[in-house]
Amino acid sequence: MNATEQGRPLRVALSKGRIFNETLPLFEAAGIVPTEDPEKSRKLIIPSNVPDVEFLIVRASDVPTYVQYAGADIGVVGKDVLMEHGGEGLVEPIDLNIARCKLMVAGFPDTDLESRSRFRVATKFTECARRHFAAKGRQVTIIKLYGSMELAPLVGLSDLIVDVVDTGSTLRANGLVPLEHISDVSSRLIVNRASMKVRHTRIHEILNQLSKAVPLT
Ligand code: PRT
Ligand code: MG
Repeated sequence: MNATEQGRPLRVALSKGRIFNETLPLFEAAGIVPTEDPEKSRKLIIPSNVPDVEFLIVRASDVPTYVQYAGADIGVVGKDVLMEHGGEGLVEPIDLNIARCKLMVAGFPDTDLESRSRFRVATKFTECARRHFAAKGRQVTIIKLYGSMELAPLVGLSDLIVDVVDTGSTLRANGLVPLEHISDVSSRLIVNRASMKVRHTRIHEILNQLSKAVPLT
């Protein structure tokens, strides 16, 4: 580490749940292990076994914001969340190939996307949805939700949803089907653009080690 890189530990923003579980083995391969389990601890800053790295536990959708404004130097975030947030102030050096899923348009099986002039679409991915339907030349009204999008068509709140789909069992359990593919999704390592320069040596060391541990498809 050179003189400009000394000071506080590098901060890595992670969300609990599937991203945390799948990210742990990658950081472990880089020799970095959290000292507490965030599912059990109430701490939001969790030290690691090495003094120059610590973990911040944040909401999945807040990871890009923390990294953009340098609350964290590094983050791990789904491409879905990243596409919705935009990449300002960030670099995205590694596709970690974990927490894979697909961003899809879904609805009832009898939906005829060509037959109607306007659809109501419920989603938390309002920007992605707006771009997708604009590219298709379809008129839509976007209704912002924060979760359980699958419920919206069942109660007539919307005709369609835009959500991430993994196995498809949540759609099936609610009588819905995928209708259009928007994007393949996996988790990405993101780095604050300024940190990437100022803390270059240590960040590159971590990036190299993480890259070697990325699972093959
Ligand atoms: O908590 P917050 O609302 O901020 O975020 P979050 O709930 O999206 O976080 P989390 O931990 O659930 O997801 C983090 C990231 O994991 C997402 O941003 C995606 O990149 C990725 N990922 C991978 C998924 C899924 N697979 C997935 N299946 N995120 C969510 N799901 C949901 C899906 O929306 C569906 O409702 O899980 C449900 C079950 O999916 P099926 O198709 O397997 O039934
Ligand atoms: Mg959640």
